[in-house]
Amino acid sequence: MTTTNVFPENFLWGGAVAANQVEGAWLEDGKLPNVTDTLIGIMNTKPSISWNEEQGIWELNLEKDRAFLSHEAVDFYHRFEADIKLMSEMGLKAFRTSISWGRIFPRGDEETPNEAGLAFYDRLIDTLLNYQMEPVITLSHYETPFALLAEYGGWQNRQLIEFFDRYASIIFDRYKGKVKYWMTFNEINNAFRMPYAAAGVIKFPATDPNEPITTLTKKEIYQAVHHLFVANALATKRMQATDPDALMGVMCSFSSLATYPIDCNPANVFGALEFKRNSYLFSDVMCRGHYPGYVKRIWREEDCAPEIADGDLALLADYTSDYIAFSYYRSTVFSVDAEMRVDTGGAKGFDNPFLTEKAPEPWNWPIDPLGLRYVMNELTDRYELPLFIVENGLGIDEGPDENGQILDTERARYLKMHIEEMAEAIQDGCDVIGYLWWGPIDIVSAGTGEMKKRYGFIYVDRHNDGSGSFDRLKKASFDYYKQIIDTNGLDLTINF
Ligand code: BGP
Repeated sequence: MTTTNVFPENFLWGGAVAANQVEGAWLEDGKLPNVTDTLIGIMNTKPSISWNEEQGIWELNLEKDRAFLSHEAVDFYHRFEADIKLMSEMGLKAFRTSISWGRIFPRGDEETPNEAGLAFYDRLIDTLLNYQMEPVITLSHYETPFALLAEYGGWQNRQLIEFFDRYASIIFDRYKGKVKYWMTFNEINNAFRMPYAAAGVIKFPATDPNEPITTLTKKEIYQAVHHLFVANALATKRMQATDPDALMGVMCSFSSLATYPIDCNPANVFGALEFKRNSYLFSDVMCRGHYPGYVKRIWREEDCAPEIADGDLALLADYTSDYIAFSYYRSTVFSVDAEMRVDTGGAKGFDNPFLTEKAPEPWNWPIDPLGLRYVMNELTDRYELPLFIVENGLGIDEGPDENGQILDTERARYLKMHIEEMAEAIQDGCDVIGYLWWGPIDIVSAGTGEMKKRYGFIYVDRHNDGSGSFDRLKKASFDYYKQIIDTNGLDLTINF
């Protein structure tokens, strides 16, 4: 099947990963642990840390019997040249990853950066440019240095604004003229769903070591979120001053914008609107430059307004996003009668009966390509900013068949259906910078910390028990994505 060629000549077809899910080398060349290093999956586990009453700080406390796969991940830190060469064989025009803050400022509060960390990203970014790939860089993909939580409480502490400003300034200076597309905080709108990972905030001091460590008040999280907003605006200011050609994007998890009311009951329709506003708050502040009225009502009625320092609101107003980067995987259903699942998995117990295709077991995310078109149109209507799909993909538990091949037709179909709807959205008038497949190479799942949830066009021989050769193997979808890129989205025919 072919689409009318609606993609602009310079459309950025690419792939996306995150340092903590791909690099490994978690303590190499001076790096110290970040938040993700204390977790096996950001969704379903408590961090492996404990409270040190005597020193009044949190400490790493990794259980010996648990496999922290992200500590080695797929060893991209040592294999990135060969991996990027493979990506270039597909014809990727752009490659997104994060710079691990803890490689540059291991504790996060140092005055001077760790040169070995910078040297790694020099090599990585130069390799991407050598293969004519646009680097698309996230400054923190859930990767706040652990010491900033352990000794400062994380982003509820205003000092982190200064630490992040120091980090961002070093990075913009180092890579000006090389990196055009930046984002600060990955899926910042997950701050309330996953405060420890997405907002880098922790109960501090721990009032009761037995209490779940992320039991934070709404006020504590709004305070952390406000500091993240200010840090993002400052970083945007720094970036503009350093490289006028660079662009800063807000980055949100926007599967949650494809939230459908379960029926035409006005309570469910308005409830879905309110649920979506949990995400819209972040893009509203970062794209429009001010706090919307609906959040001020929540602050009034629940007494959870953040402390806002003089000058903060002016910063937010003056330094807004140049584009909207977002992840889209699935849609979700809202009902006032149901608890909403944490992972934007919709209303517990209420699936969408009109979506017959689902991701494979055990994840079962509903497959809803039209939901992508819906989200793109809503974002364009609301902000009229360029859009950048920086995560879309399908995780499958798969491996080589008896012929040593991986015929991942399901993945090709998911890709085809979402490109078709993206083409529709472009014809609807959406301005789209590019499309980055999440996980062009198998990496460690963020949500579950597993290897078996494989997104890649390239298979990596590594398994949940930590075993494997780390060898790479092209899946059938590798040539399929190459065909799509070679024809600029025109030929979507699946031949396997
Ligand atoms: C997003 C994260 C990515 C990625 C993706 C897929 O929320 O930004 O890090 O992991 O989810 O999720 P998972 O890996 O859990 O399948």
